Amino acid sequence: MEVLAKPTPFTFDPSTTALLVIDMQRDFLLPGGFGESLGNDVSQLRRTIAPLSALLTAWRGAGLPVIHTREGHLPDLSDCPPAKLRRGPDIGQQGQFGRILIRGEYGHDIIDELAPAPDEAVVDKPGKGAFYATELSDILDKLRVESLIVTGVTTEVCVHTTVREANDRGYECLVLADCVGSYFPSFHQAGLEMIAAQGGIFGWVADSPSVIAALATPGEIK
Ligand code: TIU
Repeated sequence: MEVLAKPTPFTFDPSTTALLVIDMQRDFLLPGGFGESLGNDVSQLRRTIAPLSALLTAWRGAGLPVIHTREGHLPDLSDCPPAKLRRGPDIGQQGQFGRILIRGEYGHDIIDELAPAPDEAVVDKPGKGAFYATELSDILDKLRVESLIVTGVTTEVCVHTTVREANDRGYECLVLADCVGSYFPSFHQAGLEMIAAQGGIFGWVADSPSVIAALATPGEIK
């Protein structure tokens, strides 16, 4: 299967490809939530919801695996490095949607529009990257995944860290520009350019309609 992408067309075998949906959590995306309370413009993230929802429908329709991630910590914060807490003192504090970035709280969970299906893995991660201190590598090994379609928030933080981790582990990553977002448009733009620069130093960049079109091409999925 081939998708028009930068810097070159991205080819992938659907039987060894997973869709990764990073940190589409209420704490980051809901108006009135943690992200907005830090002075951020959540609409920059919320524009990813509709394209991501359409992509999920097509991806699930093709019977392909979806893996969701959530950034957050245990209620006692024992998995939150003091250095992270020092620069993010709101973590664990009571917010409008429960304790901020704490597992089990309403705000920590994924937004209703993109709720995981019962058979889809949800990986809880204490850091920005989805591989650090998680079971993601094991899940991908069991599925025999070689390529990742990467979506979610934020482009230059958790998406970038995860793509860099995945790249170093040998995965081919396609990042979908309309399905990733940042509170800072200039960081989003630069983040995407960094991925595809230098011949695709960390991966490829495309748009979700190209992936949906490829999935809809008769005979492409065996
Ligand atoms: N998921 C993710 O990117 N976590 C962040 O903290 N991102 C920010 O941009 N702050």
